[in-house]
Amino acid sequence: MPNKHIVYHIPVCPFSQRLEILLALRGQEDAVDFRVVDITKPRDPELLAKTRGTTALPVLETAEGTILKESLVILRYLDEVVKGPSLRRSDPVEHAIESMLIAQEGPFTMAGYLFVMNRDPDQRDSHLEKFLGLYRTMNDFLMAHSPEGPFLFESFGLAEAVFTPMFKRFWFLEYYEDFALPDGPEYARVRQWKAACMAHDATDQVSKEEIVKLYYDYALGAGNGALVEGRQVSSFAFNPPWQARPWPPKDKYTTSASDAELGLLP
Ligand SMILES: N[C@@H](CCC(=O)N[C@@H](CS)C(=O)NCC(=O)O)C(=O)O
Repeated sequence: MPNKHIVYHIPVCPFSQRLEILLALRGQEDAVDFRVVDITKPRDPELLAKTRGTTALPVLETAEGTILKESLVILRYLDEVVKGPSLRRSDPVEHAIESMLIAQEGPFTMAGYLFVMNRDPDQRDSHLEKFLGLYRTMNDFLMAHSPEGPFLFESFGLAEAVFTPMFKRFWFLEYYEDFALPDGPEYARVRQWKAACMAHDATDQVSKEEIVKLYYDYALGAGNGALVEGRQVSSFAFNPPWQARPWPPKDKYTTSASDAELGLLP
C-alpha cells in the first residue's frame, strides 16, 4: 500500500482488535495508521462530518478518502489489500462455512454485553441461559464442520479473528458474573476452540486486568464511556492508566465504587 489507511479507533475496543489481529498475523502492524479516539470526550467535528454524524468505531479512511465502517467489513477489506496470505478461505464452500460461523457473532456479542450490563439479580439466570445457548450452538456448528479442531480449518483464520476479541472481552463475565463454561460434551468443542483462539500469539493486544478495569462501568450498566451516577470519571478514561488502578469490586449488583475507590482521580 503506497499510502497508509487511517483507522480511527478506541485502543481497547474488540471491534478494532479484529483489525489488529489481522495486521499482527501478517506482520504488517505498520500498514495502518491508528488514530486514537477518546470516547469519554465529545467527538471531533471533522471526524463526525466524515462519518455523517455516526459515532461507532472503528472507522477506516482509505488513502483516497473513502470512509468504511463496520469491523467485519473493514476486516474483510484489509484482508484483501494488506500484503500477505489471506485470512479468508479461498475455496468458496469453505468461505461459506466460515461465514456461517461469523454470522453467529452478532447475537453472541449482544448476549455477552447485555449479560454484563444487567443489574437486576432476577434477570441473571435468563442472561446466563441465553449466553450458554449461543455457546452450545457454536459447539454444534464446530462439531459438524471441524470435529477435531482446534480451529475451524487447519489454522487461525477469519472466524477466529472475528471471535477472539469477544472471548477476551468476556473476561468481564468471569470476573463480574463468575461465569465459566460448564463441563460436558455440549461445550467441549467450543471450549477447545476458544482456548486455542485466546492462546494465539497474534491476539495478545489486551489483558484480563485491562478489560476488567476498563469495563467496570459496563458492569454497572453504563456503556460506551457513559458516566455512572455520582461519578465524574469514566472507567474508560486513559488517565490514570489502568495499570495504576486497583482491581474494581466484583459485586456489581449491590455496590457502586467511587472515582477515588477505582483509582480514577489523578
Ligand atoms: N458493529 C460495529 C460496532 C462498533 C462499536 O459498537 N464500537 C464501539 C466501541 S467498542 C463504539 O464505537 N462506541 C462508541 C459509539 O458508538 O459512539 C462494528 O463491528 O464495527
